[in-house]
Amino acid sequence: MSDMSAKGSTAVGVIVALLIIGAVGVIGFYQFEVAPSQLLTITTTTSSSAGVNCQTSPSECVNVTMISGASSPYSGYASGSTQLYGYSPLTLTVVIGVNNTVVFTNQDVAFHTATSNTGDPASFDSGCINGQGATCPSSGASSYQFTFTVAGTYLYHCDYHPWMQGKIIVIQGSGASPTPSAGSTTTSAASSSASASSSAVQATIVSGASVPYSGYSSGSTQLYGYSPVNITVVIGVNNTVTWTNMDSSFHTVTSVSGDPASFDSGCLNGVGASCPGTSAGNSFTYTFTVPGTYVYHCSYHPWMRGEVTVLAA
Ligand SMILES: [Cu+2]
Repeated sequence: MSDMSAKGSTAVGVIVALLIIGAVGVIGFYQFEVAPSQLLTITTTTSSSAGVNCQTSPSECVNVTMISGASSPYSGYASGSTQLYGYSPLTLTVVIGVNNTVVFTNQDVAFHTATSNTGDPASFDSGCINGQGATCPSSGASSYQFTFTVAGTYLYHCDYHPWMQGKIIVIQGSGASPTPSAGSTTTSAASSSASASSSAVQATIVSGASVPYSGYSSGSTQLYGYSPVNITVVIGVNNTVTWTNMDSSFHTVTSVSGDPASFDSGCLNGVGASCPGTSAGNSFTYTFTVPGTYVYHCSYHPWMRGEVTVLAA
């Protein structure tokens, strides 16, 4: 009997040993045969959250740049100031499952980081990103991409320049998880219109937009004068956009012929400049309900162009 159990435990021991050897073999195969190509991908995209290839899937990615001159503080900066500065666009809204990968690229001569603040829903850190012609002291990347999978409002900053701060609002996609809708139609309609202004995607007419960009000629299709110049929204999720005129001149937000639907802000007052005729004020809000790609412009300044991509829910 004891002899039997001794043989039994020996057999169990052999089986366990074989299982361990097998497991080590599989892990080893994964590390040495599978992992290297994945590591290579991560290295070339300089991302800790690779997975989206923004070259082949550009619609899933949104670009943020560190702007030229960001290494100098804005006038009036004091330690602890919360003004957004140094990134473009300063505020970005992305939708999980739609366009939730953000690519940070440094357009400044100095090197910078994009680093989440304490208290953010999730943390990310680009590490040092090389400037134009300036290489980071230790290892530096040329860009950084992060895929946001946790909804919420993120503030981020540059580790080297405390006056640099940006904001990213991450919204749950419709198909992904609990989005209140259907069922209680009237209630959700009422609450969505009530929260429309606070949850609207924010865009601005940038300071200086009344001056054409260098190289502009009639018929040019470059986007310019609005920030962000590209906005992607999803019907039923974040399809209301508010534009605010931050320039000293007055401007409009006006759809072009051929757009899926038309809209026109009329004259929007500038900062310290009132429209010659009637004005709706300095901001304009529009809710997109027809999917498609919209180009819009300023009726006064033909070099001003923006684009909104509207996706069906
Ligand atoms: Cu204008």
